[in-house]
Amino acid sequence: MSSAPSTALRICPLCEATCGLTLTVDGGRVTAARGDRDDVFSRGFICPKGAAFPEVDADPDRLTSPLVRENGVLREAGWDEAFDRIAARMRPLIEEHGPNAVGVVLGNPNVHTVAGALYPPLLIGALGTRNLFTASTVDQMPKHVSSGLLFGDAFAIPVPDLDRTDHLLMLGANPLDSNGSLCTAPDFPGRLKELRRRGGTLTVVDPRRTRTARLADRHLALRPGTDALFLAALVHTLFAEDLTDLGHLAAHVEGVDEVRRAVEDFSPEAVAAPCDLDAEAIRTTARELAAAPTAAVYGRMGSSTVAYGTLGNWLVDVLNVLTGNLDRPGGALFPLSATAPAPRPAGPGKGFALGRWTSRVSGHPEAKGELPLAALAEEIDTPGEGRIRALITIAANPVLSAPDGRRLDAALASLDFMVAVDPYLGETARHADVVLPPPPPSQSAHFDFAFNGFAVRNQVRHTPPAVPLGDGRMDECEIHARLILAVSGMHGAPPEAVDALAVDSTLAKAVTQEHSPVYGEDPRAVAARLTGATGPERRLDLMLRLGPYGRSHGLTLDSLRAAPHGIDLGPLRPRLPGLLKTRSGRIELLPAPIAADLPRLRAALGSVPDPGTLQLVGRRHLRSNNSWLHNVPALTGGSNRCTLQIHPEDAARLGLEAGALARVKGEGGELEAEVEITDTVRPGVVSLPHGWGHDRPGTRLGVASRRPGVNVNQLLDGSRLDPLSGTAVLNGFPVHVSPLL
Ligand SMILES: Nc1nc2c(c(=O)[nH]1)N[C@H]1C(S)=C(S)[C@@H](COP(=O)(O)OP(=O)(O)OC[C@H]3O[C@@H](n4cnc5c(=O)[nH]c(N)nc54)[C@H](O)[C@@H]3O)O[C@H]1N2
Ligand SMILES: Nc1nc2c(c(=O)[nH]1)N[C@H]1C(S)=C(S)[C@@H](COP(=O)(O)OP(=O)(O)OC[C@H]3O[C@@H](n4cnc5c(=O)[nH]c(N)nc54)[C@H](O)[C@@H]3O)O[C@H]1N2
Ligand code: SF4
Ligand SMILES: [Mo]
Repeated sequence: MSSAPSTALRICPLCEATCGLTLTVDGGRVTAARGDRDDVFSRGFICPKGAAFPEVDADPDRLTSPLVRENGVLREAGWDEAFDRIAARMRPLIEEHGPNAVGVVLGNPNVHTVAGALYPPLLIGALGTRNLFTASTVDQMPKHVSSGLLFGDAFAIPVPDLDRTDHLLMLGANPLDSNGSLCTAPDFPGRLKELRRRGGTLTVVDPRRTRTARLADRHLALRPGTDALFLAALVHTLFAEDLTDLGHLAAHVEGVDEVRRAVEDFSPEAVAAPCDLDAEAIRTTARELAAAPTAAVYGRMGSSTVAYGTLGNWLVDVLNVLTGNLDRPGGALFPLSATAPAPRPAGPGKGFALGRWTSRVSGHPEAKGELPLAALAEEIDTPGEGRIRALITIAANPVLSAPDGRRLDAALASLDFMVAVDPYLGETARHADVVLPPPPPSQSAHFDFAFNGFAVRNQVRHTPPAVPLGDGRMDECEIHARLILAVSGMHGAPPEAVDALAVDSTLAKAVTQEHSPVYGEDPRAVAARLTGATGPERRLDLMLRLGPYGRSHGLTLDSLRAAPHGIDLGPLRPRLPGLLKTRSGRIELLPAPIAADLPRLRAALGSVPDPGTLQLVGRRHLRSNNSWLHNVPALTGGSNRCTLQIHPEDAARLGLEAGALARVKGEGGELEAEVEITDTVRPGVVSLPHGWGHDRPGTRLGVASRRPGVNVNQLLDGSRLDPLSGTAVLNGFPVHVSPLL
């Protein structure tokens, strides 16, 4: 007997835009996906990845049960056996070698799952390890560090007020292909077009003429890696031409004169040669920014994963401050997510500390409790006291996403024990002794703990599982909870115990805080009010009740569920000074670590790249997502995407022909890639996408391994980092390119 098809709502987990999908469910399977027109935020928008949700969900290569290694070979196992194995191996290892012997790697999809938001902090706490590595240090860590120093809170990240701004200066971002990042905006392309339609101005700074750049009023194709110089020259010009106007911010900012002095050397003429931009174009950009009624400066990947990443990210917000655009409508505002702690009264905070400990081998300072992902391999393969002997990877594929995958590959193979929480047996998970596969996304509830905090509109949505958990499946929240119990000596305790502990510790603190909605209450009485059938649901309910809309909107899990298409919480609103947690209680415009890094930028004024090299930059494709969507035929058809793009002049000079193979040599290795000649990359620059290189043995990626592509990160040896944030330089590094004879 078969039932009629039904529909279910599911927030898309495939990029940061968080679109609401309407899924068609037939016979327990998702058969179609379209945009949910009633979604309060995405209003029906969908992209080709969202439309391929059914194929992503039903990929036959997804693992259906845990895998356990026996005599060197992975075989299917039951959940109890898998967790027994973890407890049996991890506990003695920690007892003998201490907590730092276990490393943890958290990858990108953790920001797209409920489990990834709620459990990793508890896992790190339970292990007590300092060896934490995440995708942030191949991505946005410079922004966290800059925000930590400026505002005292690494998560206080202003987002451009896309729907109201008059002027957007965007650096190193290509939302027409990426759908946006640290700026959650379903239909980002439509919002940019709307900005132009209402008479606003869009300037795009990118060494490639991207689809986004083609939409802009002005495209500045600067030399890769020089954004910080360009931005410093904008700040210089604002001061030189008396164009600064802090407006409402004046009372909340210190260090303005110090910044003026710090950028004295960075005149447009001084940066013109290294940036390869016209000094007058730089001046015009500064003047237009200052003259716009409202404006926002926004920088992402291409200005983050570069040698001066933290300085560049700092300068982005220095510009937002000096033009009075920070924290005002139409400028760059701080979202207020429904699960953020309730705002506290203004006043001095604890500030942001960097480098509280350092990595064992190279002495890299920690940032936000993390060490550079680029240093993971050396922390495993360098002998000595404190070496990482066991590793837990959750939703991470650093063999492809981090520098020097070959070295990391060998390092992972040498571990005493490894656990991977991953739905695929991919390039990284194939090294694990135990693989714990989460169910496909249709079987999981969804809530955007991370992205609501970076969204261009305050709103909140929750979608329950579209399809019941399959036979033999375990919800990813339960996988994480059992993993925590297994490594912390509580193996066998019920997984709800982990959530109950989290609720208790949150409440114990909340009832003592005067600004909390539960101040002075009995924690047990509050806990008894929580609804939700599972531990993670009760934790979400608690966060909503304690959050900024708990009291004002009566927001709870039940009230949220009563609004299946979400609840709109209005446009972004000013949040200063309450948001500031610096020691001064003000915006500290020239923090000491930044000042100490500026001489490095000053030294770059005199340098241009060696003419014998080309600078490599990355790119993203709308139908891809980092390293893990290449196994879905619906998203991988068509021509080869893993091509080396090169400008016609460079191709002619080097004797490269379209469609032929080129040899690309970097500091960490070499590879061969198909040549694509295009003037969308500027001269002196080549572009190769990341996330490819699916030709390693021992994976179970039938489709991806037939068209493997090459791993661009093999060109890096892991030594190029932004020193303040430990972020790898993935854009703007030197390579030698030659024809493959
Ligand atoms: N050269 C270069 N390198 C880059 C970049 C670049 O632009 N250029 N970009 C960098 C950036 S921004 C990032 S974020 C990183 C990303 O790099 P990673 O953090 O390593 O993330 P992915 O490559 O997306 O791999 C994600 C893994 O999670 C698994 N997965 C998918 N869904 C789930 C799920 O629901 N639960 C669990 N537990 N696992 C899941 C996938 O199978 C895959 O193994 O790459 C970085 N590397
Ligand atoms: N389709 C798709 N969408 C994705 C992803 C994906 O892999 N595929 N990944 C997701 C993730 S994890 C992230 S973090 C976001 C990233 O999303 P975005 O931040 O938009 O990043 P990219 O799309 O990599 O675009 C970066 C741009 O920077 C340019 N660039 C390179 N070097 C420089 C430089 O030195 N200066 C300047 N100004 N520009 C430079 C590149 O040419 C490129 O166009 O995308 C997310 N969305
Ligand atoms: S834009 Fe992002 S969130 Fe929206 S449908 Fe596409 S992949 Fe999903
Ligand atoms: Mo990312």
